[in-house]
Amino acid sequence: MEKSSVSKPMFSPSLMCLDFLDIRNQIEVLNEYCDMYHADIMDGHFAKNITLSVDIIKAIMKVGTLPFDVHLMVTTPNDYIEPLTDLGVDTISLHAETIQRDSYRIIRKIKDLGCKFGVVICPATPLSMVQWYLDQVDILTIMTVEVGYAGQKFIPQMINKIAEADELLNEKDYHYTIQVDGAIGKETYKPLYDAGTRLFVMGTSGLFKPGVELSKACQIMKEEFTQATGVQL
Ligand code: S6P
Ligand code: MG
Repeated sequence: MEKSSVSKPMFSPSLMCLDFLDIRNQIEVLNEYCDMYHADIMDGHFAKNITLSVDIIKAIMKVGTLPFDVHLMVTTPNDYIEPLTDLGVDTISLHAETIQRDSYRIIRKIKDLGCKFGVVICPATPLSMVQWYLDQVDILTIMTVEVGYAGQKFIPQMINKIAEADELLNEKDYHYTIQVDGAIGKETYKPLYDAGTRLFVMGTSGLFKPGVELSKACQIMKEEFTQATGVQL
């Protein structure tokens, strides 16, 4: 991946926001308009909700043609690594808060199994928590809401954290792409883009709207992004 100064913005729809009665049709639409899939797995402990699972991702992968980034919100991410690499997902993104005691071992395992490594940090977690392995991160995700639910309010303090991550990216020999997750839409595109975000997880705030046909919603998402940031897509 490239430094934020040269790389293009990309969109990653959050699959927990799909209409579950119509998954196949929606994936076929998203294949055309988006860049990656964001698949949330929760265990009801680390995040107090249950959403997608390895089996559901396996089923969606039969129709999804984009790379899959799996966001693990679970207390024991190690248990999910082999089932997910067996599926052939592109990136495993797990929480820094869950790998404090064995970060290097887990990163090595993910990479040895042929997958990219993503790390996610909760809003109250400082960037310094991941500093000793930032050189190995492919996607750095900054949560802009608390984990667990769609439809929450954006936490504006996160803009400074993103800017800090972007500064480090430009100063050091790092290669990660900065991703944001939570309440992304026309109100937040510009400050997020200007701070260095290049991968946008799209949920109920900017993409999945009841009553709006998904292909239309994808077009609106891109138009609103261009209007807000001036970047042509
Ligand atoms: C939250 C999860 C997210 C949500 C996304 C929904 O735990 O990790 O990926 O799906 O934030 O988007 P929105 O726009 O409804 O906040
Ligand atoms: Mg997520």
